[in-house]
Amino acid sequence: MYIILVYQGGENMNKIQTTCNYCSLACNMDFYVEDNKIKKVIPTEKYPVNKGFSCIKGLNLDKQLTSGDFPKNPLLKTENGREEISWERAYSFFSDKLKAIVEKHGKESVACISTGQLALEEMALVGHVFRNFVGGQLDGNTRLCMATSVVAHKQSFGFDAPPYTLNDLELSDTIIFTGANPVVAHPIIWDRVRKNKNKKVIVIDVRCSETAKNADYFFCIKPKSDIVLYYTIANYLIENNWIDNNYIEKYSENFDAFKEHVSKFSIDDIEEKVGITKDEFLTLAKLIHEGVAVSFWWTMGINQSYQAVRTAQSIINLAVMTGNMGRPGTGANSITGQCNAMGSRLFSNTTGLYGGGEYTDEAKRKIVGDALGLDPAIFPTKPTLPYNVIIEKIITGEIKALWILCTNPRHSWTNNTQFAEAIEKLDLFVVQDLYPNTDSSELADLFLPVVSGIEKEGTLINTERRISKLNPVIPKPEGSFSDFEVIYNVGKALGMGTLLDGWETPEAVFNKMVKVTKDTPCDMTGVSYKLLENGYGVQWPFKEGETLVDNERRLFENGEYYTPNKKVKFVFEDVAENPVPTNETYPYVLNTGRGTVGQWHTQTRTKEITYVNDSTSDNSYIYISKTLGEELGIESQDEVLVKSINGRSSKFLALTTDNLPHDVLYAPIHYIETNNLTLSIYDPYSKEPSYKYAPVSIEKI
Ligand SMILES: Nc1nc2c(c(=O)[nH]1)N[C@H]1C(S)=C(S)[C@@H](COP(=O)(O)OP(=O)(O)OC[C@H]3O[C@@H](n4cnc5c(=O)[nH]c(N)nc54)[C@H](O)[C@@H]3O)O[C@H]1N2
Ligand SMILES: Nc1nc2c(c(=O)[nH]1)N[C@H]1C(S)=C(S)[C@@H](COP(=O)(O)OP(=O)(O)OC[C@H]3O[C@@H](n4cnc5c(=O)[nH]c(N)nc54)[C@H](O)[C@@H]3O)O[C@H]1N2
Ligand code: SF4
Ligand SMILES: [Mo]
Repeated sequence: MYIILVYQGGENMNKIQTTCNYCSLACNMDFYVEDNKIKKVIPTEKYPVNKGFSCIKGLNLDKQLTSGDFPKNPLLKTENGREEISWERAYSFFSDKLKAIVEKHGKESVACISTGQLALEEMALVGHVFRNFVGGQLDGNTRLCMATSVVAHKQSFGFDAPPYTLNDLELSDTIIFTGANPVVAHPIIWDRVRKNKNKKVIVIDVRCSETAKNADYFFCIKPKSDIVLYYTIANYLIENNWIDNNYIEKYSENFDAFKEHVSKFSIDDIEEKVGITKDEFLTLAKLIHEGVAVSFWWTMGINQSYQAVRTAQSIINLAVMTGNMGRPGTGANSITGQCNAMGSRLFSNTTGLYGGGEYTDEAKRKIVGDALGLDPAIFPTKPTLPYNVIIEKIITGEIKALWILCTNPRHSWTNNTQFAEAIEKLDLFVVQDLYPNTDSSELADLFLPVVSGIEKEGTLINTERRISKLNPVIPKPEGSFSDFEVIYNVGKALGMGTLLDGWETPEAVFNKMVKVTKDTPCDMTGVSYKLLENGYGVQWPFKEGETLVDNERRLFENGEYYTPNKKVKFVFEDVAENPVPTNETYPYVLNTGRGTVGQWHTQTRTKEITYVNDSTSDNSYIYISKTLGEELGIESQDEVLVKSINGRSSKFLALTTDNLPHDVLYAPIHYIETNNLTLSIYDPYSKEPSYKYAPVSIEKI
């Protein structure tokens, strides 16, 4: 629900279209501005993503205009607390210290963690400064979020390519959400689902989420049993010949081995291993079989696990074997989280070359070098150390400096107290954020303040591969800087000299990045700032010389994938044993995720939205089933102590609910107490944390 106050503006009223930089929909919003003051905000009516609708966060982007309330200058930690210093001093402090550390301990002793919430140009530039020039480690918070899908896509499709267009939600007759709660996390996705009058919605989750409540079918499974469920469905469909043999034969490889693998998964085990009845299983299998256009959507319930990549691929395998790929309303569709996670995956220069190639591919190094006017020798020769290893190496003392941009790991990192312990060991910790008072900013030796998304320029790539433009709605205050400018100036202070030639503006960097995509799956050579301005956004691929006929495009329509033989690969593995299961002392599973539509991650920005702040709890809270509450004598609003198998404990207010199974607790991620309890367990391939499963106990205080 939202209310728009219609304001009759004066003659000087300007309409500026820009992109919401919260979630991965990247909705467009029209800002009406007069005398540099925002008068009203209306979701862009013609924009193909949100079509005139938005959530409360997009309508309140202007609430992050905090520049007036906080110091515009950097803050340096001194013996007497934090001191405001000039930008010149900040840049020389930062560069001197970083260079000294590199000199003494080597390039690999410095690290940077970026995000999926900066503009593509900013990510590319930080990659140029920190990976190409400094030679340090650089990972992103996308590791906490999309790394699983990236690896799954690469191994199965041959490239990190989410295949769908959002319109598929309106064209699908059978929409299956696994480990995704779009009613809360992607309200525009849910809006698109509601516009589809001809659909059945199926939710597979470990609790009755807001989306499950609104679905036609809900299957409540045991935590992390998705892979067993999907392998068993595959086997059942094969046994009944409810598969698309033609599609499998023409467009896929490795099916026979997959068939052999899943033959071990019997419907007789479904109740014990997955927690649904045989009847429920048969209903689900039949729905998949009978659907003409079945689409499979997943998010963090799948990506965050100790066996996440193979679970995501168990979904991909099912879509492929039933021929639900490349046609309208189908697909194995991973939903992205942050506004520019897709941009960070392709252009951050962290796990591969700009535009999605391998660092070891000599031909690709030359192409990227030529496009950027750089000697390829400057590019890293191997992917960065992943986030978890960066933290581990800080703890062991091997990494001495850390620069983080646009992320708040003291709160969001798994087993987050370990992050605080790691920071203690650093010689240099630099935080670049809107706010000096986030849980991470407060620990910084040097804090670099920047302006918010509506005061800067760049591009974002959303969940359906749509590139859109971020435009400054109002000018930034005198003496304040954007991320792009700060990163550029850090590069300059470090002595990059001519290596920064041609990297001066976001548009120049965008044009460079577009060039490196030539003839790749994500070819964007036909995209320019001019094309994006006041437009509809453009989905990649879009090549130079092409004319945009359809602005809703899906991949793999011709059955050709990006693997060397153009076939999609069935990838699978034995089901892994849970490395840290529940036991007698820690008998319950702590599940974590989004709380409400209005709350964004660590709440730094959404706390500023009055409606959100007034309607959500200041205290951390945890949901517990009514039956378990009765057993343990816990009632709603009781204070409880939750102890984790990781050795730490947090206090919460308990809220009892009918929406949880007896043994599962649910805590929103928006409170720092939650990640105090999560584990340092990761998927072996993607290194994404297993955030949604921690054995815990709970008691009334
Ligand atoms: N309001 C709001 N919106 C957001 C965000 C936000 O912070 N606030 N964050 C954005 C970001 S970055 C992301 S990544 C997305 C996340 O979007 P979602 O992934 O949809 O959100 P989550 O709440 O993390 O998790 C989704 C569901 O996974 C379920 N789940 C947990 N374990 C399992 C399991 O083993 N199997 C199955 N099948 N389900 C399981 C949880 O119960 C939960 O209902 O949201 C984006 N949108
Ligand atoms: N237990 C548990 N933990 C989780 C998850 C979970 O499901 N369960 N989900 C994980 C996922 S999917 C994600 S994506 C992460 C998110 O984790 P974070 O990225 O740490 O969360 P945010 O609150 O989005 O942090 C963004 C920071 O950037 C700042 N900021 C905003 N705009 C700008 C800008 O333009 N420039 C700069 N420099 N700073 C800016 C904000 O003030 C904020 O401090 O959390 C992860 N943590
Ligand atoms: S749905 Fe996502 S992109 Fe759209 S307005 Fe809300 S937060 Fe912004
Ligand atoms: Mo995310």
